[in-house]
Amino acid sequence: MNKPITTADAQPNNLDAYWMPFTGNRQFKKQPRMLVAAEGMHYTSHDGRQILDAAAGMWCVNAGHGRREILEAVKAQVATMDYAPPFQMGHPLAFEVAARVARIAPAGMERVFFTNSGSEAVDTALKIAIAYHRLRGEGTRTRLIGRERGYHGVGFGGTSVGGISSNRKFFGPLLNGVDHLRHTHDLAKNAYSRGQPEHGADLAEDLERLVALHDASTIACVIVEPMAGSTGVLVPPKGYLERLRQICDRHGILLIFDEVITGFGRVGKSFAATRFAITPDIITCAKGLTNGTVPMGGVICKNAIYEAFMQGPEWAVELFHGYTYTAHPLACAASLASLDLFEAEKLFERTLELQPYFEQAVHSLKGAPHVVDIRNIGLVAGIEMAPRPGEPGKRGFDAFLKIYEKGVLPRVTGDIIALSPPLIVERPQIDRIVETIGQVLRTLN
Ligand code: PXG
Repeated sequence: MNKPITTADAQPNNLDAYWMPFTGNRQFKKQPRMLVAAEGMHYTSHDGRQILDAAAGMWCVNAGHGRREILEAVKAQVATMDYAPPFQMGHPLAFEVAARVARIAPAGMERVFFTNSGSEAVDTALKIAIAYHRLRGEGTRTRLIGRERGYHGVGFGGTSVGGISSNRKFFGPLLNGVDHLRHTHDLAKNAYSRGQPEHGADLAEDLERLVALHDASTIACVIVEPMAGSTGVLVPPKGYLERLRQICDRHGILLIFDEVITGFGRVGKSFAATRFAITPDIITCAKGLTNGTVPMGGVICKNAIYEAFMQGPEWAVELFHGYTYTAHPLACAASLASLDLFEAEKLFERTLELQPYFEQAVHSLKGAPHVVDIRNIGLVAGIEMAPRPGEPGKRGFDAFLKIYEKGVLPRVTGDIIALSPPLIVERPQIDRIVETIGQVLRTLN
């Protein structure tokens, strides 16, 4: 299965031109790790190995790879209509996808704006929140509240409300008028929690501190990942999201759940909002929306937010925002086929059913060398290792390389191994992922 890694007319093996994202470019180009094909639960690497995908690509390929139904839908769409302008024009699939997403969103959240990525979904949501208050005569509400350790993509809005310092510190002062809640990670109290940790609901009260400091009349919204993914899988403490919802309600602050990772089944329901039974005002999503096949993101709003924009003359634009590729026909075709697959194969329900097995398997790594915490929900787990003194992230990176060498692809962030396999994963594959990580932990220094 040796496939060429470049096309015939390209300069063979020239890796110089491509500036890779969130990657150690120099290390990679010395020791490339190329993927050339994907099917079901596996990638094929350029040297012909089968790699078990323990990360659903990057948290997005929820129904597994190479799904014929999606392929056929995208093929048919590109043959029928390759592109349609989204401003002042429409095409049927855009309305269909929105209606389908609305159907699985929390009740009363039935208005959907489309973007091309999670980052754009976040920036769109933040802009909608600010504009919403202005339209209602509360134009002083412009402040954005994020949370320490949060990840909301790489736009200036998302970077500003994000709380991972390496993603922020290179880029100057970012947006004005942003503040952050404390994060919820508490190893001393919550290590090795299964599902939602017991301690930390009171951390939501940190929002009251920010309200006291800035005054509610200056705050537009709070954005959090209901389960923080990128920072290394932080499951919300019991009662935390409930408390956050109450405080937002008390002060007229919009609550945004960034569900780019948690959307479309990852935690065992359509959205984390459903799983945790908390209805935010806005949900951002992407990734699983098209099963990772064609870029697409979405912003799901409460009907009342959409209604607030529906004023002025009917011919006039209500929201001065959108993208050339908003609701791109190929993305819409991919999304409809993906949503069909999720439903036909009951993948959200399957995730919930598999959760106890997955939980038991990952927690069997307790006591393995370097491990200081294991946490999980749905088909997500974080395995936290102690950092090597003076070299944060290096042990994690070494683990990543070794796990990959053994034919399993995890996601590693800092010194935390994050697992989020496609929701079609079988029990023996879960065992293999965990065994491989166990072997690597025992050989790691
Ligand atoms: N919000 C959240 C919660 C995300 O997880 C984004 C926004 C940005 O989405 P786009 O489509 O613009 O990348 C994300 C993306 C990882 C990892 O493993 C996570 C993401 C992306 C890449 C890697 O930590 N999440």
